[in-house]
Amino acid sequence: MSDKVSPQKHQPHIRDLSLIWMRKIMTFIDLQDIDKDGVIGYNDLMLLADRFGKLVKSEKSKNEHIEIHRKRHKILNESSEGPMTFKKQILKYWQLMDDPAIVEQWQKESSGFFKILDSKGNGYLSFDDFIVYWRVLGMDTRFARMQFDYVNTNQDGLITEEEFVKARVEYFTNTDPNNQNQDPLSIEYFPYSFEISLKSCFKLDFRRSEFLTT
Ligand SMILES: [Ca+2]
Ligand SMILES: [Ca+2]
Repeated sequence: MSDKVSPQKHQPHIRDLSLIWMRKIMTFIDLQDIDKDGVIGYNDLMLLADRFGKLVKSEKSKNEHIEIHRKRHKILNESSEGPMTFKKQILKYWQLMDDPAIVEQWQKESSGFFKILDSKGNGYLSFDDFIVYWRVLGMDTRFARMQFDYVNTNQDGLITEEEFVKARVEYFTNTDPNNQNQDPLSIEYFPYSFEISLKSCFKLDFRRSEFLTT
């Protein structure tokens, strides 16, 4: 992350991207692409805003949450020419992580998610709070504990806002290729455990895998 002016980041090619990072982002896109047209679009984000909105108590927080998703849409589509595609969206995420303002926005939206999940409003997520996030996103909750334990870095049984925000932003920004050497079953390693947990959602079809070999 220290090399902010890597030319590869300015004109990236899919084959140059960190493989572990790409797997994370592909998983993420597939998960949030509710209508399964290959990209996270406006409709998907509004559907997600609606799902998360059901957890919100006040109308004000509900509107704030819709705004988070509108901003997400704006960021994903800014300065993009032609229709968005799965490949373009992956490249977009790759470029976005080099923009400190975007990373700050990811921190802000992660705080927004945290506040929605914090059912008691006490600044902590219990495991029961955390699993709601998984249910809303339709993930296989059998693996939620692995991720909870990873995010809960001080192992005190509760996730703070700081822990949650850090882990969520790390998911988008950690490109460390050494991570590929980690045991995929290791609960120490968040992206892999996340990916395993999403295996049922991660249906990489031929159309999508095609471009990865070129
Ligand atoms: Ca979609
Ligand atoms: Ca903790």
